[in-house]
Amino acid sequence: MARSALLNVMVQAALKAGRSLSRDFGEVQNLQVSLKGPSDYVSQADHKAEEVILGELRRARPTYGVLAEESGEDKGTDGQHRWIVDPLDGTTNFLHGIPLFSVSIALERAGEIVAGVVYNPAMDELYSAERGGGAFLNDRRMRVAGRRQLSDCVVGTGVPHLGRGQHGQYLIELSHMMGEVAGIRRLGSAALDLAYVAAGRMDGYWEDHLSPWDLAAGVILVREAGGFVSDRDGGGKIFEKKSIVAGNERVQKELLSLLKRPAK
Ligand code: 2AM
Ligand code: CA
Ligand code: CA
Ligand code: CA
Repeated sequence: MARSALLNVMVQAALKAGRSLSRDFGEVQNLQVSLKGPSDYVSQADHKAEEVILGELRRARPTYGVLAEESGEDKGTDGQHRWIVDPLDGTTNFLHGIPLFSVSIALERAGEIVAGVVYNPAMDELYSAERGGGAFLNDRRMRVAGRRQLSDCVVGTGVPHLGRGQHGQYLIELSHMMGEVAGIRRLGSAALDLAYVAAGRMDGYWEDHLSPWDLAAGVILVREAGGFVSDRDGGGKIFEKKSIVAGNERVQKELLSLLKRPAK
């Protein structure tokens, strides 16, 4: 498999950040942790990994803009390119010793995602894709699963952080879904959820209230693995609407119709 120089920069940054995360995962009880908002934890491990990634990306392409979860937005001077970075997706899992967390790095060009890398250091699984080049898990080509009946499908989701008493709409969706599918999974890392759809491990995935850094890399993994991705209204405004529905062509459509909110 041939990787472009740019994708290689992203892969090297993800692997290096992954090594930093693996070291910290080994002594997670010693990490300083703070709370950014309700149930939104951030640790020294997140900050260190982000520093590693931005160091590598800026060294390779000093003019590109950056949008990163912990340090925010830097518009850069390039005007065309932007890195979108989540140094540790799944911080809650990480801090609990659950090995389901990832590094997520995407490249946007003129508003379109053109490359993405998701890396799970605990399992040494590297997912990568660039536009028109297919998607890979380590060195093997990935394809979305081909299941056609929802009743055969395993579907991922995420539980939104909305505060006490605010989950009514989500519970309705969840119960619609539970009646139709073979199983529901909640991994706790949106980037890995999308990577698992790309790898054909899960047949679909939906979640709301997410940020661009949770989604950007995973979106191109799914598309390049032959899958379909939209916002929850079926359009392409994933970042604006902060929502995602993913799967193969048929499953994605079925999930969308199940999730349709009644017209008000
Ligand atoms: P994080 O670990 O980078 O914060 C899990 O469903 C997804 O939600 C993860 O991608 C996780 O990203 C994100 N997440 C976790 N806690 C959150 C919170 N309090 N607010 C918004 N997103 C959150
Ligand atoms: Ca976070
Ligand atoms: Ca995240
Ligand atoms: Ca994060």
